[in-house]
Amino acid sequence: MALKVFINGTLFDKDEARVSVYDHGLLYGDGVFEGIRSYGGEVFRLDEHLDRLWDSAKAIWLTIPMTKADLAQAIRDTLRANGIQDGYIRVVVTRGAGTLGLDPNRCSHPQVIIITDHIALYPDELYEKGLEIITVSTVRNHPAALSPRVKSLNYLNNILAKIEGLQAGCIEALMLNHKGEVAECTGDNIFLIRGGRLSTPPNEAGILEGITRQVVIDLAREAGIDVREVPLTKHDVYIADECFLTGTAAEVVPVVKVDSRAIGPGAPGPITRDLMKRFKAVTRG
Ligand code: PXG
Repeated sequence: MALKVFINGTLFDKDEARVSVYDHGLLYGDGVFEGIRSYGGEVFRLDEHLDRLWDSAKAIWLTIPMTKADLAQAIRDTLRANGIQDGYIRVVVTRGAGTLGLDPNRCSHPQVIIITDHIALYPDELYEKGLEIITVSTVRNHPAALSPRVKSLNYLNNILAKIEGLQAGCIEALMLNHKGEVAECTGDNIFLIRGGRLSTPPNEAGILEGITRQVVIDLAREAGIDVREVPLTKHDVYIADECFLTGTAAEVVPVVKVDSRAIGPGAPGPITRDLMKRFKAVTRG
């Protein structure tokens, strides 16, 4: 049975699910999205994802033509229609079909799309041995231009960074902000541990306010770990005892090498392992 895709209230077979080539989501990257996971049929942190989607939409003057409650129900219905338990949910809201010109007022109505599918997991080995990443030259979007807090369909900044990383043989890449501070990776937030303390860049560093990031901050505090949201430099990364990334797709993944420098002893550290275990308990309890 073909996967069903939700578009504006109707479920279409995957191959029949279409939007117009005049959609400003395609023509200009004019729209917003969320990447969400479900575990055992339950949507993980759905309210937080819906709040962020609505905040992103508000920032770009896009009115989502549904209530949060209706979208939540539509997500659950789409998951159920596809019989997906552990999966990946992509919610996309585009500006809709318009004319060949930037003016969003000439677009008819936004397209609300829900894709539910199975998630391609990173290999287990990555979680055991840890990841190697590099700092790339692509600077994270200046917050005064397009705020990194908006999860927009315009992901070229991150894609360029991803390409730089891939060309260096790394599946994730670290981006600095316009001030040269550590911001985040292309689809993941970054955490450092030094002297038993956890630190991660604050919102003001120009990052997406990751939902996994917040889950991990809460888990660490519950575990009695001191957590600080502070500006960080590359130097802080190089001298860290431990480093890990968080994101909906990656969950919590250890980093053992940055710019060819081993982090700590070059193997996932004890606090990272403990937080990975706690995260697993929350998601797969
Ligand atoms: N930073 C950036 C730039 C992201 O895009 C994160 C951090 C982590 O945020 P969450 O809320 O997921 O903890 C992201 C998340 C995809 C996809 O399909 C992208 C993300 C998440 C899920 C899927 O490209 N980005």
